[in-house]
Amino acid sequence: MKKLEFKSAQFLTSALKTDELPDISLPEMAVVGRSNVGKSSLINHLLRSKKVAKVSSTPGKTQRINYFVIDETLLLVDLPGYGYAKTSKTLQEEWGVWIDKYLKERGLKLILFLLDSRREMTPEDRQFLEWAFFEKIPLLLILTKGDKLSQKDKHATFKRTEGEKTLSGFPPLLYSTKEGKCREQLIHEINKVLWD
Ligand SMILES: Nc1nc2c(ncn2[C@@H]2O[C@H](COP(=O)(O)OP(=O)(O)O)[C@@H](O)[C@H]2O)c(=O)[nH]1
Ligand SMILES: [Mg+2]
Repeated sequence: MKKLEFKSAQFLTSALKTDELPDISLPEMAVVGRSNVGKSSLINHLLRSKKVAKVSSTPGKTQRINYFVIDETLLLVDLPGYGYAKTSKTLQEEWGVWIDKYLKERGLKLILFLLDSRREMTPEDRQFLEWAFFEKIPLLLILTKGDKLSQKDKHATFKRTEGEKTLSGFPPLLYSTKEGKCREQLIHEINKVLWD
């Protein structure tokens, strides 16, 4: 299989419902996590671009599923974040149903699951992790905004999450969009899980 380098990204579509999802037979990888955790920033960092995914200073804005084709090889999906306090309860429940349907229908090859390295996991985070494990979807656990942690806190964050079951064979990755090293590591891990 072709090795992914995250050299090119084509925006494909922005879907609001599951029947609007693209009908393309490429392996699919979703980026999942709370609103504001850094999903769009991570996608841009992987692609060395500030423009591909929209980074928002207002959490909870992306309500659509955005699809990109990476290196003509992989479908990358930027999912709307969950657990944003200012969206109504009903909206959150609707989101759950929507995403559940999406995740079950699409046969994902990999999930990039993002947690804010400074925060504890929420019940929704935990629920999602368990769901992915139950569905046997490999997942890479990414601890975002690592540049905001002291060395001591980095260690504590890693310890707190290293025992999580993810089926990918990789420990949590402390990520920062301000550093290049973690980008190379993540691309390496993505290739390993997808093609090996
Ligand atoms: N310091 C720092 N800030 C980050 C990092 N990643 C994302 N952010 C900031 O976190 C906020 C939310 O990012 P965004 O990518 O829009 O999150 P999303 O809602 O999960 O897509 C923005 O203000 C980003 O600039 C990081 O690695 N370090
Ligand atoms: Mg986003």
